[in-house]
Amino acid sequence: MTDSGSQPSRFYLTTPIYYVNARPHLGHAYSTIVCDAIARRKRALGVETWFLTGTDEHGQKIERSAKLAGCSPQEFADRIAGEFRGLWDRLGLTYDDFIRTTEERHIRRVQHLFATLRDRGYIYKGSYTGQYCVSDEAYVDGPPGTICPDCGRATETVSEENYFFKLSAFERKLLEFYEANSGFMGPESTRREVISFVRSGLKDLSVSRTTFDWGIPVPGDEKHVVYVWLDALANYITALGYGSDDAKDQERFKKFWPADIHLIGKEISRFHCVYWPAFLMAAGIPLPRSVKANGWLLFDQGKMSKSRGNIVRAETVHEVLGADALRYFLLREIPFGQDGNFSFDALVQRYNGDLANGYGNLVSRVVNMVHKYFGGVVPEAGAATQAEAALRASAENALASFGPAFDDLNFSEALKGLWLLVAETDGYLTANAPWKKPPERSDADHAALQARVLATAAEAIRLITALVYPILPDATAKVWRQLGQGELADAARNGFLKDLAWGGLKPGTKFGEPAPLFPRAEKDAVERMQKLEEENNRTAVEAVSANDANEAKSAPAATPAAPAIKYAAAPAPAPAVAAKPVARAAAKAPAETAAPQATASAPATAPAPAAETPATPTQERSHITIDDFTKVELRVAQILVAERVPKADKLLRLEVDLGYEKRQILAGIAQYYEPEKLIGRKIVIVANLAPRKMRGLESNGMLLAASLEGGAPVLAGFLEEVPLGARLK
Ligand code: ME8
Repeated sequence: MTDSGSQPSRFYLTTPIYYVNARPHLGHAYSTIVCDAIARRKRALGVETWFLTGTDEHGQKIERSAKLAGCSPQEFADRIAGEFRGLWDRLGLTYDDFIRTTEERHIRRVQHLFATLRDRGYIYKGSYTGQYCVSDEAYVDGPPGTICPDCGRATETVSEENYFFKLSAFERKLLEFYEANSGFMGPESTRREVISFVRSGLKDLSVSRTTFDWGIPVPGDEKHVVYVWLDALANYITALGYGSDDAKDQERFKKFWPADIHLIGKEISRFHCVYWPAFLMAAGIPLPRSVKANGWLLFDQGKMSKSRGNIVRAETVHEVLGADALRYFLLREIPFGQDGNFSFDALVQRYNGDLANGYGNLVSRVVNMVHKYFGGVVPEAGAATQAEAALRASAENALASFGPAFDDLNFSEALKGLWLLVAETDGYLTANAPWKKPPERSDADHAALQARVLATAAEAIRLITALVYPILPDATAKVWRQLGQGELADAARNGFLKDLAWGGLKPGTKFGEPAPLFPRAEKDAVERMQKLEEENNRTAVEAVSANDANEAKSAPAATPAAPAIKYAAAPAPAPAVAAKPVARAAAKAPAETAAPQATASAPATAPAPAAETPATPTQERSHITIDDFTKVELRVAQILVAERVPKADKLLRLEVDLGYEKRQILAGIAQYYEPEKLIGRKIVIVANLAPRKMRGLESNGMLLAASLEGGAPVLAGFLEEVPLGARLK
């Protein structure tokens, strides 16, 4: 009985290429770690494997992020791409190639693909007026003001000359393809969504942009840049060598294309299961064998993402518990394809339960006893009793079921099954207690029992170690040495999993020195990780503040459409209502109540009856100069998303659109405003406040409201139509 099943002779798998608008977090690490585990297993089965990852560096979103950071898009992309690659290296991920879409090789080959699509009659020139979501880099159907159905942000109206791809011509072909290839998309929920999207009708797709230039020039018409999703999806073939004249590139492309798995997050299935196959069909290139979507890693009850401000970095877990702990947790805890919660507590619990007390402890017991009783040399097991036969049968069972479950991406099930064998081996040891000699047992019988039990348990450990190698590469390499098997990396390179079977641990094998694998995590592990995240968030906030300074510098360029509102000839009299900023807590206020001490006048707020709210007597106020006032950047913003913050009765999380950018603000108005009723409402915010964290979320600004004694705050607003981003002066 071996583990290998039927395997292809070569295998190509890819991660999404990640946007360089923000640093990597655990969500990105999750998809990349899954691919790394698959790639390691395939190689260890003797399959020639190519594992591609990389970064997606063009498009309007990156251009804007760079502008905000005060540097060129290329400098910005270089920095963040370096962070992704550096992190993957620190985590020991074994990608074969890391493609950046700003590389010359990619640019030339995308141009080749575009020209091919045009030459084959699938691209024509037209013009597009409609909605565009910059965050998703996606066209959205609907009138101006439509909210992006995927991310919930406001779309922008674009009107420009474009090249169009005849996507509509592929509706039927795609449906036929899905029908004939039932394993193409997974999980089932993704498959259903994609099919229903295609059935609802496909419109031609704009595949170039003309209103900005951070992209790949369309060959022969360079005022256009290639739509960033066509550019990005093409990485899966350009990295292999599609469109290259070089013989080696061509050979690699021929060898590895079509891809066996495009592993992606579920939110980008439409791009991978509809647009990408259609582009390939149009270009006459074979289609990938499968697209598999992982679910979302959730943290603080929401999808872990930079824009929500609820991220955890892989570096933190790596530093405290090691990369293997993170890999094991992600693959064991979250059934692949489903959303799963991440928490430090659950991570430490799994680590202690399964790794420190489970596998780690088992290895240490057996290796130490082989050293103690047999001088570190594997004894002859002798004749097996029923107990050994039972353990062997379980091990062979695990060997037969682990591979198919893993290859179906059921990592959690595969590990669960294997850990039953860990527990059984542990139980077998305890039941036979080779460390305890009952008085009635002769020395010779006891030595025979010790030999039998330790050799059998060590063999079970060898199989467990080999199987779990793709998930715990660092720990298993240590165990392999302790079992006297040499370097696991060499064994993996030589396809050792292919011939894995019971009975490989030969008597006479000299064990290596015992060494700790997973030291038990103490209570402070959770605190240490939380602290590392807090420290990182603080530095990030400082970095954002620095960005704000840059933003101020580049404001004229970034906000061309943000006219200032001027008062009529004479300044309006001081309004009777003191508008009080309610979003950002002043230093002393508890974070949740977010009731700042400072007040600011709100000239644009409709005055409330004077009787209700007496104005502060002028003589009690200290005056500020006009220069002081102009330091406060008050701007018009529109609420796009409003939702309650879990476990914070008073806080609402808002995403607001300033016209030139979107941001998150926390406001202490949850007791007075229903979140749903706020969506679409125009408000006034203090746009240049330093960012601040509340309940783990970052607030980037403060909204203005009239503060009524003993009553509900009233949000500042306008009677006339005002453009987003307009400055109040
Ligand atoms: O979408 N849970 O890039 P991106 C699970 N550039 N996976 C997550 C995650 C989470 N909370 N957050 C991110 C793009 N991911 C495009 C892709 S491909 C041709 C272009 C993972 O930086 C997941 O794989 O937004 C998701 O699809 C990907 O990161 C999105 O990365």
